[in-house]
Amino acid sequence: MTGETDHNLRGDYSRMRPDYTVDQDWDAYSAAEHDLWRRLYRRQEGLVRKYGCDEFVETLDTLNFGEGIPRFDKINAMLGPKTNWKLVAVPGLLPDLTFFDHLANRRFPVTVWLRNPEEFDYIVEPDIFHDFFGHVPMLFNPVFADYIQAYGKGGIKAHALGAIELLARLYWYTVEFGLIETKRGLRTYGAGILSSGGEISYCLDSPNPNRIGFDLMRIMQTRYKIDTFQETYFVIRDFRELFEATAPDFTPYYEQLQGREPHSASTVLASDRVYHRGVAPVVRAA
Ligand code: HBI
Ligand code: FE
Repeated sequence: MTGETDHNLRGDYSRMRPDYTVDQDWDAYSAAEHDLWRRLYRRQEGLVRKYGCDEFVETLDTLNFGEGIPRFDKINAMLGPKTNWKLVAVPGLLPDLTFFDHLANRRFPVTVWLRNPEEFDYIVEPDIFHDFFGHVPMLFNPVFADYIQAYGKGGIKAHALGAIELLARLYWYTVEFGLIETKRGLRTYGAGILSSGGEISYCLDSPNPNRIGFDLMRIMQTRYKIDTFQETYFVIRDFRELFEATAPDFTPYYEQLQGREPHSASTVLASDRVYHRGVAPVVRAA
């Protein structure tokens, strides 16, 4: 929630613990909510098979949580042994530092509430479908799981250095909207895409947006839009590339970037490794 206030956040923040966690209270979900989950899942399941990276799809099949809103404790029993991560239930968006602290300790905050039926196609704030469907399968991948923890640790540092805006772009263009090269062509590993009914085909099939090779400094210098499909997607070659590029201390990077004018979300630079130059990178609202 960089640069925003807590005022209009959805979710019940009245019963949380000091670290913003709550009980999931699974029994409180209604039959209608479980049904909405099933419909969201069914639509998305077919799409991720076509557009999602193998790591995501394989885990999705193993976890098999399409029949209703999943219980976090059941998933935790599988996730812990695999990558030593744990899901924690939260009311919704968290203050940056609280969010980073959870990640740095291998706890992934998952929002407890589900969107309304009218929001089937699009929702601005992350709900349980985005947080769970989009993010949780990737936490089963050991390299990606380590990357998210490193991001959390980096976030705590960035907070102290006043550089969260720069670091948040990295999260956005990788964890949320990242593409990856595979033997079968470009696929996505980004949770914002994997949980979206429209952007998932758009990001890979549409001629409109740019698709550009991952470059850490370039990304941290690039603005993003939160209320439209992305104008540019960044492509990693593999998860190791992502982990290694982000392993060093970012302090000198921030020094270099502070005070520089960021690129717009649609800019293509001469130095970019271009997979595809978008023909109309400014597009309709998601
Ligand atoms: N809180 N629950 C939750 N989920 C997020 O993805 C999230 C957050 N708080 C802050 C945040 N993301 C971002 O602003 C940081 O990555 C910078
Ligand atoms: Fe997310």
